[in-house]
Amino acid sequence: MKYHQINSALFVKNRRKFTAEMKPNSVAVFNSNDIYPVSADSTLPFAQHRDIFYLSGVDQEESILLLFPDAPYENQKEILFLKETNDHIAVWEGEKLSKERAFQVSGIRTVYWLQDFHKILNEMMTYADTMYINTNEHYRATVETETREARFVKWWKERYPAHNVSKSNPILQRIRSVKESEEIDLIQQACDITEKGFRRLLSFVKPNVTEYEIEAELIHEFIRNRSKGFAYTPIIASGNSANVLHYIENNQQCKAGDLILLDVAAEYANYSSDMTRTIPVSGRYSERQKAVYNAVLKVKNEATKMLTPGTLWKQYHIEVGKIMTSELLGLGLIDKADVQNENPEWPAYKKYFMHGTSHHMGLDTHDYGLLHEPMKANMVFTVEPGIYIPAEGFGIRLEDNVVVQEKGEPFNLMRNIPIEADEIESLMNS
Ligand SMILES: [Mn+2]
Repeated sequence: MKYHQINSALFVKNRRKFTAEMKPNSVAVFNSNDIYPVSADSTLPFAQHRDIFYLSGVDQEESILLLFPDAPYENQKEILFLKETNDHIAVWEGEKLSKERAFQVSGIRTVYWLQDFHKILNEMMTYADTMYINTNEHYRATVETETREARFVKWWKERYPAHNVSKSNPILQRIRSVKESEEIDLIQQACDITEKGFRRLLSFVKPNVTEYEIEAELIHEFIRNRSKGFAYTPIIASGNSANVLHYIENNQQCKAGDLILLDVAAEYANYSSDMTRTIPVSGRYSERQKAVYNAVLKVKNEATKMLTPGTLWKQYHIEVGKIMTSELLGLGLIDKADVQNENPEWPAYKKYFMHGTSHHMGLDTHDYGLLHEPMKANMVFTVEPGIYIPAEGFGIRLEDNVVVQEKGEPFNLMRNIPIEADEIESLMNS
């Protein structure tokens, strides 16, 4: 791992929050992700399942966490199962967690090697009445492969058909959406690394630079600051490519006079940041580009103020739509008749702003959070309005990450990343 070790107190707290929601006499199990094959013997880089990471800090393949708060013996209440390591294995496969290291990372004292899992699970199942299975119910998830977790759940239910089944996912969605201060610090670190990458770009971008050269500058800055890399596939979209919302080719040359939409951010310790900035290739926005830019910035700032405890995500989006509508009227992109005749299911503003304004952020870039429940303090959201105008050859999106506060306006984790058009121009020309 490139990141500094996280204090195990965070994972102790996270487990306590999870087990507090479990029914009496129940067992929950969480699995690592698989290492995914490419072909022959090559593999994708390992990416840990965020749930087992959240509950244990274990960032290693072939790991299992078992939680059984009502277990008859103290040393059975939380158990880690890890891939066996010893000095010989370390020579061949590199260092894996020893039992002692696993305790330091997770705060869990009972650690077994993976080969003991079935035997010990069987013992726990004879004591338990309910099994908590971990399914993926994220509102944006589409999963075509069978994850290690899903494979285990299938086996587990079949092997123990007499047990009650409960879902871990709603508990995780709820507790993961409200961040501990240690987590906010980690997201802040991810944002700070993103800031370094962005500032590096401001002096690098000029006419005829390519989108992939910009990508290379960013990854360089991210990795040298202990990030594993991009938190999500970067979007570096110059000119009209900005109007393709999920443009990830990043293979064009940036032309003088065009804008570049950069939806690029670093991860740190598996925590995401999620930033979008839109900068002028030539270092100056045209008058029209600046007018649209300032409209997007205004919507972002107004929307941010609405992220307060009690706000409902759906209602929030309706209110943002009203602000966007008034900005689009001001820019002459829509007129009063468009608004009067609009379809309430697809209001007029959607022609230029067709995606959501905010999503939860954390261990996943589109993080857990039950969207039908009111917002709470210490939830972390993106705020990312945009205006996309293919007819004028540019699209603008601006995105910051903010923490909902008990009182007052949200705290902006990207407060130090330049966003005012004037500041960006002066940094690009200094
Ligand atoms: Mn986003």
